[in-house]
Amino acid sequence: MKRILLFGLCYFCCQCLWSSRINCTINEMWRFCLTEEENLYKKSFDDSNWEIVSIPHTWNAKDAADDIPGYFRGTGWYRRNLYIGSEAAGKSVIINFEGANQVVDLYVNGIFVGKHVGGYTRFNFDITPYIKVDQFNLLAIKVNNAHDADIPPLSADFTFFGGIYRDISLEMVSPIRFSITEYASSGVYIRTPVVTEEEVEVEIEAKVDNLTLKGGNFKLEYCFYTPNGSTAFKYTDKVKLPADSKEIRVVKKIKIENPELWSTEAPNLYKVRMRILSNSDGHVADEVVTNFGLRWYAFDADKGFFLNGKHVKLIGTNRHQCYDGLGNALRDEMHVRDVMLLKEMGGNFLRVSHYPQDPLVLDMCDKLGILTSVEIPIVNGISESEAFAQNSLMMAKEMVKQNFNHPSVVIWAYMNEVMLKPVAKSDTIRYRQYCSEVHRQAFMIENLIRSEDPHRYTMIPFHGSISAYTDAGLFTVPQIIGWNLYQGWYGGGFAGFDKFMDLYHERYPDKPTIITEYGADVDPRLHSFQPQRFDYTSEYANLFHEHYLKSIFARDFIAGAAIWNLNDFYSESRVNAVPHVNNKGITSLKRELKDTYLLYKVTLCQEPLIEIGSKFWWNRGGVSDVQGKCIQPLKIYSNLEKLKVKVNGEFIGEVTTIDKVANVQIPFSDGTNLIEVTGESDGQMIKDYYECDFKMLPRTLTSGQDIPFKEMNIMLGSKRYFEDKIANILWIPEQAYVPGQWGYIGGNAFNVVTRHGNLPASELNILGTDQDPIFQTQREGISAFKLDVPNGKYAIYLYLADLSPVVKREALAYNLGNNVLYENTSERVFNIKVNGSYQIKDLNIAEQIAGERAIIKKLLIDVTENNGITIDFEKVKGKPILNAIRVLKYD
Ligand code: GCB
Ligand code: CA
Repeated sequence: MKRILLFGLCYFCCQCLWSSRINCTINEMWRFCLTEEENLYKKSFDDSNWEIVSIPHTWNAKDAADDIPGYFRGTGWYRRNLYIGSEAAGKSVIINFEGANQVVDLYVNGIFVGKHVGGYTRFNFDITPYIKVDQFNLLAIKVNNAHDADIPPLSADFTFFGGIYRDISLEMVSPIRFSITEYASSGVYIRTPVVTEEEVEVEIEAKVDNLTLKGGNFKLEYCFYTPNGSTAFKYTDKVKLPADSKEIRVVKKIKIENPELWSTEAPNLYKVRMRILSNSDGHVADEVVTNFGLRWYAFDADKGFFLNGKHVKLIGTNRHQCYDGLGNALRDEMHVRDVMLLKEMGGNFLRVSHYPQDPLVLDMCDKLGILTSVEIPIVNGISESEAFAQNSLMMAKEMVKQNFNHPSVVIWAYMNEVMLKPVAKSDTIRYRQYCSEVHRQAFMIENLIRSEDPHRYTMIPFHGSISAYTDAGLFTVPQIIGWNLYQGWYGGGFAGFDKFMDLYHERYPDKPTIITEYGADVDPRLHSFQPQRFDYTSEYANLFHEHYLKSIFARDFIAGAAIWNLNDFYSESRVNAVPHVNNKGITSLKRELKDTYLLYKVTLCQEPLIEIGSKFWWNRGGVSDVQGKCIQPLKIYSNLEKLKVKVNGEFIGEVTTIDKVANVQIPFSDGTNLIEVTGESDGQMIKDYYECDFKMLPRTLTSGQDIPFKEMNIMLGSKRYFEDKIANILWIPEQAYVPGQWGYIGGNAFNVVTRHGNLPASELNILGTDQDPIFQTQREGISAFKLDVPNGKYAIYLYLADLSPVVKREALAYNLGNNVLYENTSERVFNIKVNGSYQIKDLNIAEQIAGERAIIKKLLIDVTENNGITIDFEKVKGKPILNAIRVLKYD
């Protein structure tokens, strides 16, 4: 009995040193408080009235999306009394953070453990000396997301959501182990210096710790598994691990013959299981399993990208890590879904912008065969401080070490558009200093990355100015130049893109290049049959992407392109059709597909596809013609050549696609319409449907029409349609008054003047509404609005917002000179009369309500004398305005 017990005890002790890792999230039950108070790490502090939150968590999900400018940037505390059980006995206990924005101070049981700077890379702390096993241990974490001139990013077109927004876990590991705390990497670095079809050289570098007080001889076992899971080969080496030693370097070189290469079509993943074994009895101290892929690749300045010797055009997207209502605090599944969306679209490239993301993103890219570029978050500019440089270098090191083994990663990038906001452009000496500091810091990062990982490429993404980056001497630093180009969006026309890239290639014929960004904003509620730059309609973005896609494919020297962006994303200071959001996603914040996604899908996917455009436009509408129909254009995307179109069961014709696009004219009827498009591919019938509720408006409002007047919603000064998906109504563009019909009399469409030309809609955040586009256009100086409606009871809703407020605002860098130049605005006072009688007198919006705020005035009117509705706008001072009008007939 005694002997058995003794054996049991002994075995139990061995178990601690000799057993596999435990890694478990500790996301739940954190007490949380936003407070600038210090010393909240103390055990005696009572946090019981703090809110309880779960991680992933951000404190800015609401305030970065509300109407109050700015969002909280300061300190938040997280506290948890965590029970650490006997499973930790004899082991090292590591706390892992997948990401927290942006400075973390960790305290355990009232004692300071360490600090981490940087909001986007992983980090961990060995808390073994601070904890007690079989007891509750107090973890207190101070997180700060305040602006810090020494920490990138300084400014950027995305929201810097604060908090512990990615998983947090405890890992228990033997003190004899693969190094776990070397920049929070896995301690295993796999290189493939030589890869051919026949043979691959694999070099595995491991870092090993022995934190016990006893040194000794150990075995290092390598067990390789081929992509189908079968064990291929096993090696065992001897290693000597002195007592209390860290990060001892061990290297193993092997050859793999007839490799199953990793590619976009066949993302074959090998595995290596590595173990540290006791030399005497073979007990396993630690074990890690690492995936890796075998591939070779090259960027050519003329011919583009080659993977395993085959030309591959890299086409894909960028991605931001946020989601509707959640900020950046996403569940794992949501990161996975985003990568799947890219794959389903046929994309083979992801620029992980502008910062390293959740570890699952690259895991998925490895698995799905998506090539990636990963970058550190230096955006728009640098600080000329050594601390800034050192933090950047630290981030670069973390990025490379943490993501070293992903076969999907082919590029390390840094310094996005770093010359966008240079200091003192007008002061030549200061400007030169800045340029040379940018160059110095770039050079340091470049050198660090190349020495850490000589086998991958480096890249700096530039904005569209060759001269700015020449000034900073950056063309010679990275191996690839990324171009973020927006010709036809921020200014100029689409052809400007072609011209720019051809000029670049002529000037730098030896420098490989990728279009790291291009895109146009879309608020999917907006449509237009006369699309314009900055109108936020699907139709304009469709034209933009159709052009860019063609130009990119036509130029082999463009190795690849990444759409800006996979998804709409939060950018607090932005004011467009959807304030606080950048709408350049080809999917929405909720990942609803936009038309542009479908265009790429039919272009990139091999299987035969038909995708009808504007598929998500349910509340459609327009004015009836004499036949009682309304003819409107419809786009069809397809990789088939011939398509047959049926409308409500009736065949209307065959169309041919050009560059994957067919334009058809559809005669819509009142009510539900079903469009059916069919095509044939190798005897297989391919189909797509589009269903919408067409709200037919009568041609003449007065008499004899077959469609009675029910309601009408008109946006003044606008060529756009706006779909209110909540109330299921449609807003249509204005027209000048036509007798028997409706329309405005007098005035001009409000013009938004910028250095790059006029914009069709205001760039103001209209307060008190989420239907900003209805208010963002107007007619200024309007004298009347008339509708020749039949007799009856009507509600008239007048939509007003002053788009020329007197307050001037700061220029936003991302607008690239597109900031609105407000003219001297004058006081505006006017009267509103309906059918001759005053309804509102001396309306002075600025004084009585305030500019930029949504005003809806509902008036009830009886039309009895067959004289329709006439709304007069009478000037008292300045120009009267009307933004939109809704007229509803009650009976
Ligand atoms: C850029 C930036 C990106 C912005 C984008 C835009 O060039 O790199 O961060 O979000 O333009 O939409 O303006
Ligand atoms: Ca806010």
